[in-house]
Amino acid sequence: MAKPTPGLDDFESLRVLGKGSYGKVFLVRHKDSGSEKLYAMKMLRKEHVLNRNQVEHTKTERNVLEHVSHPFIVSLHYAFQTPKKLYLVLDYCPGGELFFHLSRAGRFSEGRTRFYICELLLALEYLHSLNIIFRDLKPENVLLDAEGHAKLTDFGLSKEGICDNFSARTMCGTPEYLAPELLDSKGHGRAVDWYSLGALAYEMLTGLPPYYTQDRNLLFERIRRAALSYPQYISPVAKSLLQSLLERQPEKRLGGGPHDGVEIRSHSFFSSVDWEAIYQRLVTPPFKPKVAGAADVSNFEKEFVDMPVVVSEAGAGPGVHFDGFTYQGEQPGTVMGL
Ligand code: ISQ
Repeated sequence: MAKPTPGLDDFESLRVLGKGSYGKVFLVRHKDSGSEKLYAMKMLRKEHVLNRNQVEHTKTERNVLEHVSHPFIVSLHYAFQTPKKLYLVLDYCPGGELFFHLSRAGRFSEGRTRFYICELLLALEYLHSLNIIFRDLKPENVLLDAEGHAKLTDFGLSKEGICDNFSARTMCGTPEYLAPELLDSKGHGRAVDWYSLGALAYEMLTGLPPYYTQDRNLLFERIRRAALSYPQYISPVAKSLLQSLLERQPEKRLGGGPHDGVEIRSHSFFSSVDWEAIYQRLVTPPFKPKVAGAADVSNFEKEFVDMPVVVSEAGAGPGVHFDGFTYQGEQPGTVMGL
């Protein structure tokens, strides 16, 4: 029996979770799933995608999302389009952005940092095993599910826009987490993700990303050349991990060898870790987000959740069709192989 094509009418939009020039993210309810399932629906403006010459890139990202299935990566459930918009219907992570919790807490303990880094390391290793380099790891791209486990999101469909060219002049967003070899548009490999993981770990432990300054040019200069300072409270083993992940030469970086993430897993910072238990989600998260009910949005920025919920087709738009974008994920009772 042919599956009906998913469409905007199948979803009731409840709240706004995020907004950028790309479009918006809504909390939605799937109308006729008996289970009242909630999802995050990402709406992308076709005009925005076309203006940035990101049509192929967007389709690739949508394909990546269709094929990945991992405990610490947000899953795609549906994708569809209207004349002016593209829609991706993803897992809803009611815990919000890790960034939201980090800014509240100031910094995280080494134990809490280790927990998130372990889950993200497994997610990145999995992507690398599929020949996918994530390239855009930053606290805004890490969400927490209801229990407090990490979920990676935004495969290039990020707030700052979609940027294939990471050179210093053309990149979008801030370069805090970008490996030095990306800044210089040299060839790069999967070790860029291990640098970003190190930058993220540094920010979790100290409250600020490495080399932090508001001056963009100075930041570039520091990422390329400056000595990095480590606060006194960082333990020697954590400092050793950060230093080896933030190594400038990708071939010398921890994880930069042929065994990828396996090399990182054997660092003594992780000596107490049962990696199989992490993968199976058997390790209790160190922090459980406060989630009052299924549709609670209190872990998202007030500036977004207070916005009126309008899913509009108004305004200028190209009205072109993106071939191959529509997707309906696994249905109950359907067995799907890779
Ligand atoms: C899932 N849950 C909450 C917010 C989100 C934002 C972007 C992508 C997925 C999301």
